[in-house]
Amino acid sequence: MKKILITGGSGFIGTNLVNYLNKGNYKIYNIDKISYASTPEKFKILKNKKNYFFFKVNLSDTKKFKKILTNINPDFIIHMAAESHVDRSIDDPFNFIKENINSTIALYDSVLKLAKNGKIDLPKIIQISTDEVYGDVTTGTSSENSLYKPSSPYSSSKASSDLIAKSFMYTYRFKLSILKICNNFGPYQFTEKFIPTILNRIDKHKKIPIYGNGKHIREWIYVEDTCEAIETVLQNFKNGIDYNVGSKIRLSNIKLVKKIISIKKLKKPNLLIDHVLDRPGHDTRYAINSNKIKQILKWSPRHDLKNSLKKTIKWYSENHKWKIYVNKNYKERRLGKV
Ligand code: TDX
Repeated sequence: MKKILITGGSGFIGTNLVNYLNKGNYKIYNIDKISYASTPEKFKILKNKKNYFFFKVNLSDTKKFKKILTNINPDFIIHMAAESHVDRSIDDPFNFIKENINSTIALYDSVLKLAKNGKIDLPKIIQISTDEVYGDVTTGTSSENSLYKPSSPYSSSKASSDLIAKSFMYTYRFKLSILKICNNFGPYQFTEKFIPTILNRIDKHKKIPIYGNGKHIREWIYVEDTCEAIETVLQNFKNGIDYNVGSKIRLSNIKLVKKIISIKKLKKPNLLIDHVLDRPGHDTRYAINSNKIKQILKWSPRHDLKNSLKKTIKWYSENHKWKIYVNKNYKERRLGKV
């Protein structure tokens, strides 16, 4: 049975991934510091509880982390622990960037030291990155070979993390595959992100804030598809091969809001929308070319936008306890204004 260590397994994608992989034949070890946006353990849906282990540890606490790593000696590490909200990175770039870079270097350096001393075998590492590393893509699509051109403190911290990972691959022969994934949505996503914000505001009969003119385009993927892509890469691991993971579902923020309003059968959509001050440095368009993962690993997403939005809306309407828990300290304050 493969031993998989997941960093950040209590975040949005992490929680979905733990639930998803737990159905398979794996031993899963989740290492998470638990932040304001984390989902607590009690909300996980685990089929095989005995194959799942949780450690509340910050990766930067390398003493504790190395001890856990030595005991596990994982076959795989899926590194997804990161601060992920662009608006927060704009408000506090120093702490945000420090957190993402420190946790990444702590992880790679711990693995290096333990492997060097023969305490663990060199694991295969899948690093979870983002389409935001390519920056604004006004026309065409970004391929895995496109330049990194991040425009926010968040995306620059993710780009830096990828470069750190690559440097360990070249210098210390680490086994690495980086996945650059487009905007995810689905169960367990914290309220501050766009789709949960839309649903939250509709629930409360408040207006939906749209940054600027709302013409900014994002590529959206249902989180279950992302989990399947990660498992596919894990089962067919190829050292040094990176993949874009996208859906080709690209639409403007305003169109996305209108789609949700129409699924919820609400009237007078224009009255529900509030055009607010734009996000500084707001990338106008993301679009990734995901042909490589399709061709090499035969993976493509299964979900279309309408049905996966419907599933998401249903999940949010049925999971009150989760919503109450994660929102207990959440203030609907606009973040990321300069
Ligand atoms: O209230 C809002 N109004 C609005 O118009 C919010 C929260 C967002 N937006 C816009 C900004 C973006 O164009 O919606 C779009 C999506 O915003 P976010 O949900 O904040 O996501 P984004 O900035 O695109 O980044 C996301 O995708 C890539 C994730 O947060 C990242 O972690 C991931 O790497």
